Amino acid sequence: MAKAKTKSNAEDYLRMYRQMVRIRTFEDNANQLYLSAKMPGLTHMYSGEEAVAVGICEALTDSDRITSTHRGHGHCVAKGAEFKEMFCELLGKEEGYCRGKGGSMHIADQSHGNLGANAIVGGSMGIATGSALRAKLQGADDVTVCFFGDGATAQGLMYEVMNMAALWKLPVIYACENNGYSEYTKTEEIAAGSITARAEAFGIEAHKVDGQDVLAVNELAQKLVARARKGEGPFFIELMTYRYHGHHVGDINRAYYRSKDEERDWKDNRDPIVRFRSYLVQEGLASEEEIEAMNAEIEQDATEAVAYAEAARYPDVSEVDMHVYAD
Ligand SMILES: Cc1ncc(C[n+]2csc(CCOP(=O)(O)OP(=O)(O)O)c2C)c(N)n1
Ligand SMILES: [Mg+2]
Repeated sequence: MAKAKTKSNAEDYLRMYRQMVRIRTFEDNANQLYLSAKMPGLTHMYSGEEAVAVGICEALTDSDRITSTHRGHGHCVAKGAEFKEMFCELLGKEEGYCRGKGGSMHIADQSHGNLGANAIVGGSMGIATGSALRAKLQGADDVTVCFFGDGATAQGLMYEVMNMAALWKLPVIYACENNGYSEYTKTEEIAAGSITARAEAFGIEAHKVDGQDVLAVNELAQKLVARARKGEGPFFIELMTYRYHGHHVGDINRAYYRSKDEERDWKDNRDPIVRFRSYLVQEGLASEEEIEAMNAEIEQDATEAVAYAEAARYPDVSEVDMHVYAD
């Protein structure tokens, strides 16, 4: 496990662990809501990729912004969102972050700088780059992180925005979550050459990092965020990771595109939470009992938030066109 040089106190580490467990717990409960037909539509699970969202978002402040993807719950939690409002959003309830209109795939949390998930693959790249352009024009010092998947590197928009961001030195970090798959196709079958070389072609400094190692991700993110704040951006990071579930919750039978052995190998040997937990215990930053207590508390929070969301009100029908058009 990489050692972070700039964030070395136990409190920060425990918060990172906690945030990763919160994401995993949120996802387990969301999956259960889908399986019991309580949640409308379907959803894409982030389990397995927690160290990416947490390692990066822990390097950001509330005034920094992110854009997210169709697999967006992890980014939302990592950027500071609460369980209650998130479950309400998934269930279409009035108290959801978008008053129930966004659902899983369009959840946004402006209060913590999450500009939103996006069902259009690569669709958030223009939004993130626009957000960074706004910061530069207004002389603000916030940084925008654009999360997207390896599959989104096939979108033409990525090359348009990287060109602009490089020319105008925008404070944006393109964070490519390479989980090895785009729906049911292996990345290596659809992406020629190197992913980081795509950014380097525009003169953008690019890094590749183990996305299962939260400290390695956080250490790199802290350095790049600080430099982007000083006007040294943009930057590009390719984070090597893996999704444990299918492409979406309904993708149960995956044998035709990936093996059970492969899934087991990632879960048994590279799980970001298990790895970080052992590190915390080994370094004497937390005991097994403290970690178990934290896990139980998070589980309890999630159970209560789900019950709250199930009992919460739907928005009134008169709200149907509210927030659709700007005033
Ligand atoms: C513009 C567009 N094309 C196709 C789709 C269908 N689609 C949804 S998710 C997805 C795969 C995205 O893969 P990746 O970017 O690697 O993200 P991951 O699902 O692996 O997190 C595709 C092709 C879409 N939503 N939008
Ligand atoms: Mg992918």
